[in-house]
Order: sequence, then structure tokens, then C-alpha cells
Amino acid sequence: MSKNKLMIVTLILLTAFALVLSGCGPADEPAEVEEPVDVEEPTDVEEPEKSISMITGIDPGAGIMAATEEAIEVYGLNVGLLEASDAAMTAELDAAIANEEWIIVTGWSPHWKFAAWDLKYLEDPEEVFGGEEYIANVARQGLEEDHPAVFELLQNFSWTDDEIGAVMDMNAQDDNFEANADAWIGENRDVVDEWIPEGLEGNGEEIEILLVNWDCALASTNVMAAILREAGYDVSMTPVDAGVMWSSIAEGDADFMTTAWLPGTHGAYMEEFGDDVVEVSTNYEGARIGLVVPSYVPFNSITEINDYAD
Ligand code: PBE
Repeated sequence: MSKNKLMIVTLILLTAFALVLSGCGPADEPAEVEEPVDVEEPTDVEEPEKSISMITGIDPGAGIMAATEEAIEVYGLNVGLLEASDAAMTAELDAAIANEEWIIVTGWSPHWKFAAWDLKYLEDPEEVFGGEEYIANVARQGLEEDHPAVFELLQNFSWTDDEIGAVMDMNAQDDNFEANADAWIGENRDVVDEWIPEGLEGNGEEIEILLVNWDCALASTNVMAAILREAGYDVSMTPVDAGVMWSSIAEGDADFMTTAWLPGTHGAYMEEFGDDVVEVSTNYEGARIGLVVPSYVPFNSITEINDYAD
């Protein structure tokens, strides 16, 4: 080998050795640059949204919360239950749907969310959430004797899905519930006149209605309150916890509620307080509770939740 050739070979070997040492051989480059891009995108952008760890609930006194806890037991679900409120639950639903995220909420009908979004009830093969329910008007003992016309108004008060739906839609657009009740009454005078008995004259007498801030209760309570106010009663509406609503009426501290869900959802309350209250009549038939998801969520049954839980 000539001296020149030897130098060239030595140079080539040294360069190759230096490249290996510095770790910047051409084979390494694409791996270092591309890998993080490929790996980070799916984890950051998709995964957190497309799994379930919590069911978004409402106020702890609601019957549907007890039913959901039972469902978690019965189906052995690997998810928790968040306490919130009807309004907070629909806000969460709105935000999740805007991003096509997966979400499970405690849901019920009648409720305006079914008109606002494409939703589905999850199948409940163990029937933890029960079947069809009715919504009752429940009064304190003695209301009939003290205010017979108010009692009769309650006996007559019953409405359809379209009627309560119209009030709930107005309330979902604008939370001026009293004004919405007045407006609905103005547009449905014939329906309302059927409910109003002879002699509904308040002359300033006080009537206290209790409710929980559920959209269906806000609709029915505000409509009853507006009718009574128009007839000259001094009406108060007090939002409370579901347990307080039942116990206060049982103790005679308030006059009535229009949001007793029977026989299932408020079955435990009825068992506890039933002897001390008066179930006056039914204001709505065909109510239902369950777990509700946006229809794009890829599961249809409560039994599938664990497959999608993280
Ligand atoms: N709800 C609406 C109530 C009754 C009315 C279904 C949220 C509950 O679960 O007690």
C-alpha cells in the first residue's frame, strides 16, 4: 500500500469512527426527529377524551344518584360518580359534545337536553333504574281543609310532554322562569282554564311551594306559582334539597310540591314520609331515569362501560 493510500484509508476509518462516537450517523437522524411527533399526538389529543372515569351526576339528594350508586355496585363499574346539579350536568354535557368527548350523565325525561342534543339511554338489563314513572303533586296534610281551591287546582293539574317541553325549552333559552311561566300561560289559556277551579281566590293568603332545582320541577312549580299569584295568593317558591322537600311537607312546614317521582325514583322518600303527606294527583305520565350518553359514544349498555373505562 502506498503512503497516500494508507493515509486515505486511515482518514476514512477515523471519520467513520468519529461519526459512530458522535452518534450522528445518517441512520439515527430520522429516528430522533420523527419519533416524538408520532408518539405524542395520539396520547395528548385523543386518549384523555375517549375514555370514561366518572359519571357526571347531580345533587346528592336526587333519587337518580342513589340509583346510580346502586348501578355501580350491581354492574361492578370501575367509574366514580360526581356530585353536581342539573345545571352543572347540562353544562358538562354541552362542553363534552362540543369536543365530541365521551361522557356519561345521570339523565331523565322529561328534560330539554333530549331536544337540544342527540342522546341515548344506556341499556340497563338489571333494571336498576326501573321502568316508567309518573310525576305526582304531593301536599301537606290539611291543605285540602285550609285551601280547598288550591287543592283542587293541584288535582286538576296534569300536562303533556309537549306542554312541559315548551316551558322547559323557554327556560333553557332564558332563565327568567317566572316570566316564561307567565308567557306560556298567556299562550295556553285554554289548557290552564281547565285546571282552574271555581273559587280560586287568594286574597293575599300565603302558599309555600317547595322544589329542587331540576328543570322539570322549575317548569311545573313556576307555572303553578304563576296561576296562584294571578288568583291573588302570596306565593313563595323555595328551592331545597330533595330530602328537605319531602320532610318539610311531611311536617306541614310547606304546602306542596309538584315533583314527586314515583313509584321508583322517590320510592325511598315515599316509604319514609308517605304516611304524613297527601299524594294528590299525577301531573305527568311516562317519566324515566337512567344513564345517558351522546349518541356518538360507541357503547349502548351499562354492561359495556368497563370496556371503555380508564
Ligand atoms: N330527577 C328529576 C329527580 C326527580 C326529578 C330525576 C333528577 C331525582 O332523581 O330525584
